[in-house]
Amino acid sequence: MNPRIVDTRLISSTGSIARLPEPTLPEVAFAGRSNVGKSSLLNALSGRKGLFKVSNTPGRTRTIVHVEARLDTGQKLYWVDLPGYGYARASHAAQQAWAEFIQAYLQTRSTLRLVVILVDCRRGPEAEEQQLLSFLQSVGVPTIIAATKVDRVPRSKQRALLDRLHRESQRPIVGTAIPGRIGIDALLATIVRHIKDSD
Ligand SMILES: Nc1nc2c(ncn2[C@@H]2O[C@H](COP(=O)(O)OP(=O)(O)OP(=O)(O)O)[C@@H](O)[C@H]2O)c(=O)[nH]1
Ligand SMILES: [Mg+2]
Repeated sequence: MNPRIVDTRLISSTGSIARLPEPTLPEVAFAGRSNVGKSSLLNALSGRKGLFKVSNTPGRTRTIVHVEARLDTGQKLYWVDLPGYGYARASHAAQQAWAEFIQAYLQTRSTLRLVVILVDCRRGPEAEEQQLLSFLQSVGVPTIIAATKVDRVPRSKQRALLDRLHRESQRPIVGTAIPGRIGIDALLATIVRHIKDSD
């Protein structure tokens, strides 16, 4: 049976490492450039439409958002929505500050078990994603890749695209789309399996 999220609760939204919630539950963080679909994917995984704010305006999520999610098995975890990077219209100083904030979180969070790196399937991993992958490898945090917005690619081309992304990133990869809920159950199952195995 596929795992299912049966309950969610917004815990905190903060721009300060000092104000993060106590590290009491296993955590899965979602990272990726602004507008790639992090908040949308978290809503789909949670089965709740407005839990995380989705916007057409890039750079919408500027804080680290923690949501407690409970699975049908009773297991609880934290979903963590990270601020998106690479927002072209933000100043260099603002981009630098965000990068430092996210890095401090990724490096110090003792309960962080997995980072899902989102990559727009049409763009593939670029310099920022490669940097993030090697940074997380150096601090010993496991990663998987969600290739988002596969609904924007003809079905006949999807398999080849995902294979290429896998070759380029050398990480497990799941293709996802909000319309049609493509890959959502598969991604949730992969995440839950990972958390169980790393217990
Ligand atoms: N076609 C399509 N559009 C999507 C998909 N997922 C998200 N979008 C759209 O992409 C835009 C950005 O989505 P968000 O979920 O807000 O992206 P985000 O990564 O959280 O963005 P920031 O908070 O700015 O970092 C919105 O207009 C979404 O409706 C998808 O699977 N397919
Ligand atoms: Mg967002």
